[in-house]
Amino acid sequence: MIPLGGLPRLCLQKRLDLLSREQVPRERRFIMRLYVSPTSPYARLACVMCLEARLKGLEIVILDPWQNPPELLEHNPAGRVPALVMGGDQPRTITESLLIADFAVRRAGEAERLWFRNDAEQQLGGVCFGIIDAAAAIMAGRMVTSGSVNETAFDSSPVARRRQAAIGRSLDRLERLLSDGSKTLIEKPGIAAFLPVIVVEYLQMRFGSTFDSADRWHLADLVSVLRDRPALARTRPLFTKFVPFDHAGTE
Ligand SMILES: N[C@@H](CCC(=O)N[C@@H](CS)C(=O)NCC(=O)O)C(=O)O
Repeated sequence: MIPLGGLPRLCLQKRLDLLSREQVPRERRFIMRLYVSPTSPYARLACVMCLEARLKGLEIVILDPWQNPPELLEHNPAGRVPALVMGGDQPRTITESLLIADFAVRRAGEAERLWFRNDAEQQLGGVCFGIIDAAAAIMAGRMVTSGSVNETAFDSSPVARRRQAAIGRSLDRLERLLSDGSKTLIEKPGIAAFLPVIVVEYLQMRFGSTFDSADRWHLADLVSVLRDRPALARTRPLFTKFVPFDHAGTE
């Protein structure tokens, strides 16, 4: 490395300019940064809701929380995604997918269009979260047992079997709930419509066709109509690079 003192004056000024720009903490130079991972259904929900709400100045950072990236730990002591960080003099971080989703729709004045509209939609949302939590618990069990989410030895344990049964029953419940009202969800999609898509695509990514059923055609229909919506299509697992669309998700 060339010592600063050894540089000609002009060059030194340029170097100092560069240094002072580098010294401005990275956190001060962004408006909003959402930390996600390529596979997390929680992070995907937060991401989809921020994109649907078209949060201004949203930057999406894709990382692996299991690697303990210092940037993530600094903002979220839990070391998990999603985490939404607001830049500025006093950076603030919101964690937990539902809280981020709530923040996004309220900040954008889009709660009426995007948030749960009634008890039935909330019930549906709860069933979806139950499935996501059960699937995530199986992934955590695989990590503990084998050190990898792709090693399936844990899946034959009593705890995993219990979670698998819960997923199967919950998918059937989801189908029943959708048979009562999937038309409105498809016509006016908000969080209650996005969640089943996130659920189905996460299960397919992690468990292949294990939880597929030809009988759940309301669910299949909802997924096939909504899955190519930009906010869902651009965040489909494994998404390792985000491509902005119509000014959504641009820095
Ligand atoms: N309740 C949280 C769950 C978040 C969560 O479990 N994220 C996982 C990814 S699916 C994670 O970051 N795991 C890393 C770890 O647990 O260390 C939410 O709704 O956001």
